[in-house]
Amino acid sequence: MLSYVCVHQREIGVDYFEQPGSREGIHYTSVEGFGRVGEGLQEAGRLPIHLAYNENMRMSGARRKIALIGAPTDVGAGQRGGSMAPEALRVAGLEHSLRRLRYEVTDRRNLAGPKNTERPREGGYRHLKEVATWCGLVKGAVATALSDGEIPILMGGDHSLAIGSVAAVAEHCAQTRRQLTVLWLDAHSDFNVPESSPTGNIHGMPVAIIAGHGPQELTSLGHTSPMVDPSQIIEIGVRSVDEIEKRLVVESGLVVYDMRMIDEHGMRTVMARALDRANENDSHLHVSFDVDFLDPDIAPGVPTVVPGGPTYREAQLCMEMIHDSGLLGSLDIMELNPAFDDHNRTAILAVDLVESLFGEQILARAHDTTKRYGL
Ligand SMILES: [Mn+2]
Repeated sequence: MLSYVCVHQREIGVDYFEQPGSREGIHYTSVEGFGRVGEGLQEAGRLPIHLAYNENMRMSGARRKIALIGAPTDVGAGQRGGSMAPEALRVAGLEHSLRRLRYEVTDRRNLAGPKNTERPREGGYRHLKEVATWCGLVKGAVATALSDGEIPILMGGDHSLAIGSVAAVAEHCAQTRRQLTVLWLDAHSDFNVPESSPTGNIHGMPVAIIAGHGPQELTSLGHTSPMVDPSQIIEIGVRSVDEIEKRLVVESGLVVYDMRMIDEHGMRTVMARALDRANENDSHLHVSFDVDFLDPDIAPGVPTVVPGGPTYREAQLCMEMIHDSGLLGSLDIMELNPAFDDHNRTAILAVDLVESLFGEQILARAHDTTKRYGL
C-alpha cells in the first residue's frame, strides 16, 4: 500500500494518505522523531514513499492557531460591495479549508463600524473619519489575535483597512523585537496622497500611509511613523500607478516587483528575491493580498480590474513560496467584491490560494527553501 508522509518540525505530525492525492481516510499521529515515524508506519502497515521534513516551518511549530476577522466595509473604496466579502469568503469555505490543513481556527465574526455614507471628497479624502474608525477597530482585533498567539487573517473590506492591521502587526513586532516585512500583492502601488489621487479614495493610499505619508488621523494609528521601514515594504504584481504616484513610489524607497519584472524574470526569481529580504532578518512576514493582484480573467470579483496580472499557476507558486519561507505571521485578504463576481468564483479562488499559503501541496515534498529555490 502506498502512503504519503509529511513530518512537521516541533509539533511533529504524520499525514498518511492511503492513495496518492486522496484526502479521505487521513490518519494523524503525533510522534517524537524520525525513529518513531518508522515504527508508527510499520505498526500501521504502511509503506512511506516520501518523507518531507521542513526545517523552515518555524510557523507550524510556534503558531498553529488562526483567527478570522471580518471587516465588512467599503468606506475606503470608490465602488460599493466590498462589504459583502467576508461572508463570500466564509461561503467559499475558508474556515473549513484551514481546519483541513490542521489549524485551529476561530472565526471572530465581523467587526461593526460606521456605515458608508457615500459622501464626496472632503479636504483630499473620502470618508476619512469612517476609515479611521474602521482601521482602529481592525487594529484592536488584529492586536488581540497576535497577543493570543494566533495568526490573524483579516477578511476585508477595502484595502484601506490594511492600515489598521499593519499598525497592529508593526506594534506587535516592536514589542516582541521582531523585524517586520510587508509583502503587498496588488495590481496597484496604493501609494497615493491627496495631490496624486484622482478620487480621494483611501484604498489607493494605504502603502503611503504605513510608510509615513498621510493624514494624522491614520498615521497616528501606528506606534511610530512610519509604521514600517519603506525598504521592508515589497510590492509584487504592480501594473497600474497614477502619474504623480510614480514619482512618489520611486522616491519612497519601497521595493517594487512590477509585472514587467515578473514577465522578464519569472515569479520564482521575483519571489526568491523578495523572500530573501525577509529571510535575512528572520522577519515576521505580513502579507497584504489585494485580490486584484490576480489576472481579472481568473478573478473578476474586484472593483478595479487591471488586465495582465499573474496567472493561476504564477499565483499558486507565489503563495507556496511564501509558505515555504516559514515566515508568514499575518494576512489580509482585501478588495474582494461579490457584486462584481461570477457565482463566487473569485472568493473560491482566493480560498484556494490561501490554502497554498498555509501549506497545501500537490504532493508532500521536502521543501528546504535554500535548496529548492537557490536563495
Ligand atoms: Mn490595493
